[in-house]
Amino acid sequence: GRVVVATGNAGKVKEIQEALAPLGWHLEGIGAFPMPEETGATYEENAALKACTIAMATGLPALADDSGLEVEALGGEPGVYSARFGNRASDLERNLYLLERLRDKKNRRARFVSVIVLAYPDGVVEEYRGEVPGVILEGPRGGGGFGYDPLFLPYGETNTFAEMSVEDKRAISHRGKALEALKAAHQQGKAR
Ligand code: ITT
Repeated sequence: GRVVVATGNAGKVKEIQEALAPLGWHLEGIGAFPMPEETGATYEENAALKACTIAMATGLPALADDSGLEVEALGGEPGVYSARFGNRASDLERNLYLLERLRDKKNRRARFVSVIVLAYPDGVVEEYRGEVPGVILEGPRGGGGFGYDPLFLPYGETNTFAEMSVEDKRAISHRGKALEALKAAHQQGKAR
């Protein structure tokens, strides 16, 4: 059936559409519907806020992702504030700001977290979570992906997320894992 992908982030749309293609759903964009302000303190709250708002506005099931980068040496920052880290306006500026914040830090460990919520117009919600550990490099590598991808080397890999194809990123990423759980639940009939 029809499902609205409740995000303004084109990189997420691409990853979600590719991962869920096997379900055969008609995944639509939000069109002119405005995304709500993210007032939650957790990924779960923000993902539910986005999915429920768009499900209510459109009368269709809506799927949202709330995600972030948690850097150990920064006490878990930027976390749920990853999209506005340091009040920087673009991916490039946020990447430069992250490098600056980590300049004298030996511990480069970090992880990405994604929470996917599928909300139905009657108020039922499903929630899925995925995480991937890695390190923050000293400089960017690769031109693919979005956000912090050029700086993130997943644990045990030789390529950053920005050096991988969408498929290769999906196989190991936080969002790929959360979407895989959603896909499996629906393929096995464990969700509606
Ligand atoms: P929507 O709320 O409209 O979905 P957004 O970009 O504002 O889009 P979030 O509030 O969830 O999304 O912010 C997540 C931020 O975390 C995102 O903007 C990136 O900076 C970063 N991020 C999340 N997943 C990422 C990934 O797979 N690769 C690189 N950066 C990622």
